[in-house]
Parts: sequence; structure tokens; C-alpha cells
Amino acid sequence: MEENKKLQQLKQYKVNDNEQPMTTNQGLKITDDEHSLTAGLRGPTLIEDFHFREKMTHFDHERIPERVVHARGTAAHGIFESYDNHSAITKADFLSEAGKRTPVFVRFSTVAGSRGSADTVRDVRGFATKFYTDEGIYDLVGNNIPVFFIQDAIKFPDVIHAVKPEPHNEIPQAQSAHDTFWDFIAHNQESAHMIMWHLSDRAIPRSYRTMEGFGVNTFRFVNAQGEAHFVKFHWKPVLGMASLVWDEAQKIAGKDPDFHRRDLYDNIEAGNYPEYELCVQLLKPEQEHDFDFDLLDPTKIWPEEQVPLHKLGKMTLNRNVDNFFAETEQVAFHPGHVVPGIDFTNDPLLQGRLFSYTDTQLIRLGGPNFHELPINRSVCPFFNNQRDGYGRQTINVGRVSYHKNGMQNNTPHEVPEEDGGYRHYEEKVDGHKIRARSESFNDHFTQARMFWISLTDVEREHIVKAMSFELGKVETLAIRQQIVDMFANVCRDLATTVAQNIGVEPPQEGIEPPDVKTPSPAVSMEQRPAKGTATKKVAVVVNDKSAIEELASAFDEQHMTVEFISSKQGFIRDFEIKQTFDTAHPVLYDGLYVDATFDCPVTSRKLQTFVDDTYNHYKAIGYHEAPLIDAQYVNEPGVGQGVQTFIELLAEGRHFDRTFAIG
Ligand code: HDE
Repeated sequence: MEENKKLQQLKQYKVNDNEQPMTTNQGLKITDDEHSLTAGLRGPTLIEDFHFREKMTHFDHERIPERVVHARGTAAHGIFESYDNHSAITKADFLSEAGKRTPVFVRFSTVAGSRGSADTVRDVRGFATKFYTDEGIYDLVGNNIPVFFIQDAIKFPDVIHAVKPEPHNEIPQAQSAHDTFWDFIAHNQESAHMIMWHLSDRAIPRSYRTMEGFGVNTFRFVNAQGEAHFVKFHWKPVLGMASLVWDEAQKIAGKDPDFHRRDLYDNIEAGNYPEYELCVQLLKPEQEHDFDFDLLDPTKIWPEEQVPLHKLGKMTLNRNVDNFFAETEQVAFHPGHVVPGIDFTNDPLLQGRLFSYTDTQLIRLGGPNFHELPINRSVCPFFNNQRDGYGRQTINVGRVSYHKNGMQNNTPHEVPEEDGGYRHYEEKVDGHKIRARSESFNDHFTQARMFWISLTDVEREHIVKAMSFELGKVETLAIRQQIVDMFANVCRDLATTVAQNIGVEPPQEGIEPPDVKTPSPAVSMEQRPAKGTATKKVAVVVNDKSAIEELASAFDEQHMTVEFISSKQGFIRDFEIKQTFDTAHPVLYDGLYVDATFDCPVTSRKLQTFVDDTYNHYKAIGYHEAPLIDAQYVNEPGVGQGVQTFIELLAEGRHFDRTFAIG
């Protein structure tokens, strides 16, 4: 694999201790790592035991604070390649020519859960990308949902306190289905649009590989002539989009809490490199007031039908980390890490973010030198008069650490814009100091309604179920009622059905949604579904009579990932059976092919459960002969005989038109 500049740089920090002698951190060779130095065989440990003290002290200090949000995550290295010379819209050098390649590091995350929480909870996903450009670090710190709960950063601690486990008993972990979260929503109606996305299938992605990413905030592109555009960023997964169903997501949280982390890791190891296209929506400064929403409002999208996407390039994730802590845990993102050609707007959420990210690294990474950690280091050299601080690694030589100076010819010197110096976009700003928000931010329901009317029936049904589930977990009836009334502003039927499901009154008379005539079909996941079989993971049930050879080659040709399952582990001919009905579970696969029966009634029962769960979650089921699966399923959608039929059914995605499935 290609050694990009960042990977080359990281090499010098890697240590392989295989076959090496054991030493203390000071390099002293250790003769005995099993026993403390004690006064006699049964006596106390001596304080002079420097080896014990060093080892124990280091262990005692191993933990750093987890991220206050996005604590649970996983990351990978990759490369970004620009499709073209985009200098007409931005002078960013990494976008300046077709084929220009820039190393990247991407961290995906959930938001609410602790570092050890399950991957498949209902939550927003973080999608943070660090570009190691020739002009310095550029971070695109996005989410998989294009809008946010709040409009002003000053409310961020509130929404996060509300969604995190409740303070009196620290329950529930990584869940929004509890009183404080929904109490916040009922009293902060600007979150209505975000809630619609949060209750949709977007919040339970099948994998990080099949998920979109969004910059959310409105940024600015500036070209060499100083011309600016408002810009929204999008990542589009080349595989298309896919989600879990809720029953499945909850079960996976127990069967494999590392489901998304494992999926990303395994696919990169297998050479199934995830790819995402970077796209932007652009608006000229004179278009700032052309819309019925405010371009600076982070609770609004720019409908793709009105503002089309331009493709800028493609990112490929092609290398796993060597060490989770050193890379994934210590990586420090910041939306304020920009390069010339990328600038900010007055989006009030973005403005607050520009303060928060550096601030949080100071406590999390222990001081101001986190930019020196290998994963955070720029691949271009950096020079300034900043000095010292905890853990400083750079040995700055010379006597001068101030500007201006005469002793060092006034260097490091400032760089004019034409030589690559960063110059802020000179936006005219004029106003009174006030704590207030523009009236143009006040419409909270039009886009929530637009989202609702843009979805398919199945997607809408999932929102009804998700809202019923979430509110069904809320103990305070008044909060349930307030939310029902609030969402009558989006759809009266939605609110009424949910009210029936959760035992509260239908929404008050007189609350009606805004009259939205134009949907935005692009918000539906069905517009970019993950079709085809490539990288889909299937369970294939076999015994020693099964045609494993043929199955393996047929599925391999389709670039599917196959796991053979039988009653016992071991080998059948040349094939290693790595999974049994006890080590595997149907929720962990995209489809099931059955080519075996079992005499043992217990094993047969386990196989039946496998088929049932696969059916319940609308996934493709194939079988060699009809008697191999329950007769009730044979004529159901997404169930078929023979390998070819199964491949076609798997390629279509989920089969939501089943008679009695759940999910
Ligand atoms: Fe963040 N966010 N955020 N956020 N955010 C953090 O920074 C913050 C917001 C996002 O994988 C923290 O290094 C404020 C929107 C991602 O390391 C912290 C506000 C979006 C990640 C922080 C927001 C994001 C973070 C915690 C409201 C989508 C994980 C740890 C104004 C565009 C990055 C850290 C990683 C992390 C603050 C809202 C994305 C505390 C104040 C909107 C993907 O600085």
C-alpha cells in the first residue's frame, strides 16, 4: 500500500518490542518482573523498588478523560483525491488540481455514550476528517445528520446534559429515550427538525461505510481573487446508504457492542476500502437572503433540489490504526483548523464551536502541546514563538522566542497572503452588542414537515415507532403530552398515532403543520440506497453434506463476506467453520443462506431461531431445498430458492413488504 506523507511521518514513532529485552523507561534491563522487592519472603515491599513504583505509577495514570461528547469512536487512515482544479471556488491547495492526493485520518463516533458504550444505539454519528495538507491541518468535523438540535452554541451544555445519563443514578447509558432529553426537546422547539432525523433510520446506520456525512454549519469558500461563497459540506458513501432496524440495533448492542468498529476494521483489513465523495453546496453572497430560512441557521438544510451538489473529490479509507490510544483516542479535531480558501460564517453554532474544541483538548490531552502528538502533527513544518508547557517535545534552539526581533532577522516571519499566509475574509460586521436571535431563525417546523413529507411510507412508519418507543420510556406523562402537541406541528396523524400508542391525549385542537408543498426527496435514504452485494455479510448454514465449495466461489464472485455456520467449529473438508449457532447471531449478518438440516432437535431449533430473526428484520433468506426452512416463509418477499435467487434478493436490500415481520 502507498506510504502517504502522514504514514511516513508516523513511522518514526512506532516501536516494535517483539524479541526485545525488557527495560525500565530509563532503559535499565529488568531481571525480574514477577516479584516486588520485599524485606524477606513474607515481608513488606520496599520504597526503593523503583521498578515497582515506575510500573505502578504509569498504570495509575493510564486513563485520560474521555471526550465530553463523541467519547465512543473508531478511526482509520486514508487518502483524499481531488477530482479537479477547484480554484474557481476556493484557493485551498488540496483542491487545486485533478489527482492531487492528501492523507486523511477519519474518526467516526456516537455522541451520547461513554467510551465503552455500544455502537448501535439510536444517536447522531460523528464523522470527523483530518486532512494533512501541504498548507497545514484542515479538519472537517461533521456529523451524519445535516442539522443540529440547537441554533446557538451557548445551549450546547444544556442539550448534552439532557441527553446524557441522568445525574441522580447515571441511567440510561447512550440513550435518548428518557425524561430529561425529551423535557429539553419539549421546551426547546428549535430542535423539531433535528428530532425528525434523530428518530429516522439515519440514527441507526448499518455501518460507518454506508452513512453520509455533513459539515452541518455554514462555512465559506474564498478563491484567490477574494470572491466568496457560502458552503455546506457533504460526504456521500460510494456504497450507498443502509440502516439497521430498531429491534436488530438493540439486539446487536448485546451480541456485538463493537459492531460498527469491527465492521470498519474487518473491511479495511479485507481490502474492502470504504469510499466517500466530498461534495459542496455553494451560494453566492448576494443570494444570502433568497431563501425562506436563514443560511446561518444550523437547524436548516439547503434542499439539494434547490442548491445542487458539486463533487470535489473522493476519500478512500485504506489503513487501520496501529494503536487505538495513540491514534484514535489522542486525535484532536477542531473546526477552526482551516487552510487558506476555507473560512467561517456567523452561524452562531459554529462561532461557539470555534472556542470549544481547543478548550476541551487542554483538559483531555493535558496541556497546550497536543499538536505535537504524532497523530495531530502537521505534515508541513511549523514555526512560531510558542514555547514550553506540559510534555513539550520540540527542542527549539536559539535565544529568540518573540516577535518582533532583531537578533534573528525578525524570524519566524509573517507571510503575505500571496505567498500562502492565511487572511480572514473581510466581511463587514456592524451591530449592537445584544443577547438575541434574528427573527429569521424562528420557523422551527417548515423543514421538519418537509423532511416528513419527503420520506417513503416505510421510513415514516419507522419514525412513528421510534417516537412511540422513545416517549414510551419517558415516565413523566406531561412530557409525553407536550411532545405529542409539539409534533402536531409536523403531522397531526403522526402525533395522534403516537399519542394512542403511549396512552396520552391526542394533540390539542388548533395545532396544524405549516403548508409545505415541495418535498426534498434527497433527504430520503431510499434516494441513495446500498444496492448490490459487494461487502454484504452473509451467514451460510452448512454441514458435511453441503456444497460448500460452490457456495464459497459463488459468493466470493459477488464480493460478499461469508461466514459458515454449523453445529460445531472445526473443519469441513478445507473450510474452517468459525461460527456456530452459539457464537454467531442472525442480527450480525445482512442475509442468510441455508444449506443444511440437523438431526439434533436442539440444533434444529437454533437454526429455526436464526431463520426467524433474519425474517423479522426483513433480510434476504436463501435455501437449497424448500424443506430446509419453515414452510410459512417460502412464499414471503425476500425469500427464495437457490444461490442466484438469493444473490438477487440480497442485492435489493431489505424486504419491508413481509407479512408478519418486526423491526
Ligand atoms: Fe462537537 N464537540 N460541538 N459538534 N463534535 C466535540 O471536541 C461542540 C457539533 C463533532 O472524533 C468536542 O474534541 C459544541 C456539531 C464531532 O474527536 C467538543 C457544539 C457537529 C466530534 C465539542 C458542537 C459536531 C465533536 C468533544 C455546539 C457536527 C468528535 C471532544 C456549538 C458538525 C470529534 C472534542 C472526534 C466533538 C463541542 C456541535 C461534530 C466539546 C460546543 C454541530 C464529530 O469540543
